[in-house]
Amino acid sequence: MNDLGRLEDLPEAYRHDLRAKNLVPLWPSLRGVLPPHIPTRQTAATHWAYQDIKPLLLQAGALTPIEKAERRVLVLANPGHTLEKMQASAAMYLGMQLLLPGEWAPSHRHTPNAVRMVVEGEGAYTTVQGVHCPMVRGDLILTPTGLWHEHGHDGTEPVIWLDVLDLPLIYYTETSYHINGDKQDVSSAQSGTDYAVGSVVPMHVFEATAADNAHRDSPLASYPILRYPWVVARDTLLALAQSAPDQKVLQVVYTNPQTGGDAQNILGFYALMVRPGETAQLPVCSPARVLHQIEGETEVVIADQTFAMEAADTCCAPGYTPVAIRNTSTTTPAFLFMADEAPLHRKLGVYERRA
Ligand code: 1HN
Repeated sequence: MNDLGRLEDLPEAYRHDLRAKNLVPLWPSLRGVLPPHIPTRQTAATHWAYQDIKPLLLQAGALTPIEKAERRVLVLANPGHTLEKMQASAAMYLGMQLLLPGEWAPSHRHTPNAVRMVVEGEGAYTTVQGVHCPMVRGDLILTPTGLWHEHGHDGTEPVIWLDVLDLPLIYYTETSYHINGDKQDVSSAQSGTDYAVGSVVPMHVFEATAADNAHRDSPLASYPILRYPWVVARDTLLALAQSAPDQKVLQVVYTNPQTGGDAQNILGFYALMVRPGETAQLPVCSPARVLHQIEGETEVVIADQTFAMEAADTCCAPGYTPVAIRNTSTTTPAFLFMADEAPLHRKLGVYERRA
């Protein structure tokens, strides 16, 4: 690599004149912003153990009433980006949210897209644009950009879930804001899971009656599934494991059945299964990835780092980096949830698979 001129090579008076006119010479920084062959990634391989998070989150429950927090969340911050930035990767935000019995997290909508992966507890629900979505362990609940959402809890034990948002990207593009709303009326017309078994879907999306046009005009029209029950993803993975005995990486993608494409615009969501004793080697791709252990135990190897993943643990891998998932049990399958930045990279035209 040929060396380019440094800032210090320039006379101080000239540098001063440039600064005074808001001008910057490119060549001292050119290699920094455009490194050879592989991007500089601030995203560091990072592991967050649920056994570390849970007691601190329950402590937050005692320290801060929901009215003072709106959303009671501990952010899983990647030290590579500095903790203050509250980023897991360039485009992904992660947080563990606690809702105690009887609490209510009031209705709002915002520009970032969010999903929740339910981690623990029963009796909580999210209302998304009038659709009641019960929260069950492993369920994926969408709150896409612009849709009203609020959380309630009729159960008796604390409920905890993982929030995944494209907040860092939306904030970076200076398009991040929210609007507070009133408590939503739950519409009985639809359930968040009407389309969740993709081989047969309700017809009204494709037919034009007055009622269907009303549906089409609603913000829900673009998002026919709001809750992806864990049992559907899990059963699909088990069936795939039967039908593809030689395949090591058993993976399903959460899709929008209307488009056949990704469930949301910016981030991709997947579930993976690794058979007992097997290792799944994920392809080396440009997007950063987040893995969350739903069932079983694994070792996740990210380049030269190894994380022991117990149930409800979460880790993050930078892009362009090999990731392997080893099921440490010889008897039970391991199931993981994965989020990545692939839809964003594809839209930007920078998506790459290298190995
Ligand atoms: C949000 O709206 C929720 O609705 C959770 O539960 C986490 C983090 C940043 C911005 C908005 C929620 C969030 C958030």
